[in-house]
Amino acid sequence: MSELRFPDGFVWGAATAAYQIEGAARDDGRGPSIWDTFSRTPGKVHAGHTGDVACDHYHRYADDVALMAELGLRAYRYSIAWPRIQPDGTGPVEPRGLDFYDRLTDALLERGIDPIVTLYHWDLPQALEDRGGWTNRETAEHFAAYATAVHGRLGDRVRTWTTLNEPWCSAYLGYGNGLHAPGRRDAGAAFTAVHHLLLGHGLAASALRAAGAQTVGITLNPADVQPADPNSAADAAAVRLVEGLQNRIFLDPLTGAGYPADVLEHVSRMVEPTFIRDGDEKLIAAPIDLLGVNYYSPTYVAGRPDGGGNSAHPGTEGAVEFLPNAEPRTEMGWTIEPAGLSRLLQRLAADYPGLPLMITENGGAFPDRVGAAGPNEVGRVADDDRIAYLDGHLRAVHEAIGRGVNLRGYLVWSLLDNFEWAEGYAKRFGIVHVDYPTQRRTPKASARWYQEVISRNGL
Ligand code: IFM
Repeated sequence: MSELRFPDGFVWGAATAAYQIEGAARDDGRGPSIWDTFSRTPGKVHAGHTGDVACDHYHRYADDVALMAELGLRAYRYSIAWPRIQPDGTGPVEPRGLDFYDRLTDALLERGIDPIVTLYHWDLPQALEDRGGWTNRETAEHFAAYATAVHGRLGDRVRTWTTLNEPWCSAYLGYGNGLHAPGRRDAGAAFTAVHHLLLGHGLAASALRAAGAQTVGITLNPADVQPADPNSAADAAAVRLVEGLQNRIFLDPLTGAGYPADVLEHVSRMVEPTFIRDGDEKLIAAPIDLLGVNYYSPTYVAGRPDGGGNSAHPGTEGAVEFLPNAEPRTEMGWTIEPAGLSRLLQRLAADYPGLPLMITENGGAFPDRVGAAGPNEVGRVADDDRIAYLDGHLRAVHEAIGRGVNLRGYLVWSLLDNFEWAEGYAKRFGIVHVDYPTQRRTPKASARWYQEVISRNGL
C-alpha cells in the first residue's frame, strides 16, 4: 500500500480525562464529584471500582509527560477537575488544585507538547448536583465562573480550550437512563440538562473569549446514523429522529440556527421546554473556533412502530429499532467501521461549513495480551487489534481530508489504560498499558506504531 501523508502541521496527540486517570481523590482540598458518589453506590460501576487511585497521574504526571515526549506527541488533551478548583462548585478557588494543572501545563510546554484543555469531562462537584446539577440553570452560570478562574491561571500558556466533553453523555446517560453519574432516570431531566449544558458552554465560551482565549471549542460525540435499509422511508425517518437527538440538538444551536423544530416537538412530548428562555439560543451560539469530534462506532436504525428504542435516546421507544452491533466489534461490543468516521466528518463539514474540526477522541478497548510476544519481550503488550483499529480510522480520516474536510488533528483515546466509567478498570483503551497494582506503564505495540506514524506524519 502506498504511503499516506497528512497535511503539514496536522496535530497528533492523545487524550485523557481527570477522573479517569488522576486518582488523588482527596488530595489538596479536592471536593467530591458525582463520580465519587456514583462509583460508591453499589451496583453502578463494575466490581465497585472507583477513581480514588486510578493511574495515580496526579503524582506521576511528570513521568507521564516524559512518556508522551518519548512517543513524540505534539498535543495532549486533558481535563480539569472542577472539584479540585472549587470543591463545592462555587465560591473560593482552591489554589492547590490550580497549582497541579499549572505544573502539568508547564511540564508539557517544556517538552514541546501543546496543551489542549477540556474544562468539563463529567466530574461535576457533588455539591452542585445536590442542588439539581445540570437540571438547575444556575449550574451553567457557575460553570462560566469556574472556566474564568481556570483561564485566569492557565490562559497565559494554554491556547486551545474546549468547554464540555460529550454533553450527550452527561445529559442522556447521567440524567436519562442512569448508566452514568448522577444516575437519574428521567427523560425530562435529560433534556433540561442538555439545555443547561449548552447554556453553560455558551456562557463559558464568551467568558473565555473575553479573557483572551485564542481557540475556543466544544467536544461532541456526534453519531454516524445509518438506515438498516437505505431504500426505506421509515428507516430514513428513524435516522432523522436519532440524528436530531444526538447531533442536531447540539450542533444547530451551537452554530446559531437554534433548536431544530422537529427536535423541540419531540422533546415537548416528554417535557414542556419552559427551561429554554428568550435569549438563551443567542448565548449558546457564542462563536467557536473548533469542534472536537469523538467517534468510536456507527449506529444503525430502522423505523418500526414496535421498535424497542434505546434508553439513551429518550422517546425512541415505539418508533425506532436499534440494530444489534455487527461484527467485528471491540471489547466494548462496539462495531468497528472506520468508514463511519469518514462519513461523519464529511457530513459535519457539509452541514456546518466553516467550522474547523479535530478528532478529540478515537480508539478501541481490546483484551491486551501482556507479555504474549514471547520470553524475550517480557512486558511487551501485543495489541495488533488496536493497531488495526487505529490504522483503519486514520485512513478514514485521511480520506475525509482528501474530500475537503477541514480537519486539524487527531487525538487517540487514550494515552493510558484508565477508569472506563461504568466499566471500571475492566476495559482498556490505552496505547500505554497500566499495571494498576504497581502503576507500571508499558507502551503497547500500538504506542510504538503511533510513534512511527507521528514521526512520518503518515501511514
Ligand atoms: O472513556 C470515554 C471517554 O471518557 C469519553 N469518550 C468515550 C471514551 C470511551 O468510552
